[in-house]
Amino acid sequence: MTDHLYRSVSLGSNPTDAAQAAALQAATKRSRRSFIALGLAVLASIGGWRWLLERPVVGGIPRPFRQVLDFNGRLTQIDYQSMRLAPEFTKGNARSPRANGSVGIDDQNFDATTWQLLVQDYGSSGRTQKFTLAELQALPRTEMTTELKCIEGWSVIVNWAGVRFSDFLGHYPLATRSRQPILNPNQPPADAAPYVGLVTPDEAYYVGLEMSSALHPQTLLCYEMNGQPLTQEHGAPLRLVTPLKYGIKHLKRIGIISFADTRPKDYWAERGYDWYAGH
Ligand SMILES: Nc1nc2c(c(=O)[nH]1)N[C@H]1C(S)=C(S)[C@@H](COP(=O)(O)O)O[C@H]1N2
Ligand SMILES: [Mo]
Repeated sequence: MTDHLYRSVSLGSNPTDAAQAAALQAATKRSRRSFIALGLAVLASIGGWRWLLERPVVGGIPRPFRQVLDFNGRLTQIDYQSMRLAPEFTKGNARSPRANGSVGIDDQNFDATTWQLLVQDYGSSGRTQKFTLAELQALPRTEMTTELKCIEGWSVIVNWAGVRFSDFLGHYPLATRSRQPILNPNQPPADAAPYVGLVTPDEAYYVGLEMSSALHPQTLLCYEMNGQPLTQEHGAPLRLVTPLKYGIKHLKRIGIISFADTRPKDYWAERGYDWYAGH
């Protein structure tokens, strides 16, 4: 019994010593290794900047940054598919945003009263259909109070009203090859266009959206801001509002909408910003 106890202790203590020695050795090796890693990291960061600066520039920024942006873009893209909603606020918290960005809306002769929305039908190769504001206002009206976030760093809560893009495409069969309406925005027909392009009447400002963002329940063809018809500087008579994306995508004064198989041209993406511009 004693013998057994002794043996079990001695058998137990030897491996413990060995284990401690091994652990110490491993720790030394590890710290040596992490020291080497640190040294390499320092060298890499010096060389890294030089390397980065020598990379090809894509869309106005070095390619590695571009790739991170595109990766982030794909992450927010996944959010859209799972139908994340932007937070909504009480109407009483709404304020008037500054008028920001006037590309494509500075034509003083523009007449909002004779304006018509032109939509190029995806199903009949570019056939254009026209809509008056009254026709759009006859569709179900959606009101929401959401945050407008500018990529420059400011944001403001605004009350918007208009027709959901998805209600528009549910009513008018414009975005599918087979010319059927998109009745379920969560599951558009297989032949629905993958992209939507919007441009101002003078075509000076333009944005592209993935169809899943266009069909998002908070994406509006908007005609009212804080209970009033849109003013010229805020995009009269019709603008886009899509609160999961930055302001750059909220095209003011929509002139033409078209559908496409590839990414439509996008004013700020051409200048180096993330194409999805989600947040
Ligand atoms: N036609 C047009 N739409 C535009 C812009 C622009 O320059 N031209 N700027 C965008 C940007 S960067 C922002 S932040 C919002 C600002 O909307 P607001 O002027 O109603 O505040 O409009 C967007 N829509
Ligand atoms: Mo912006």
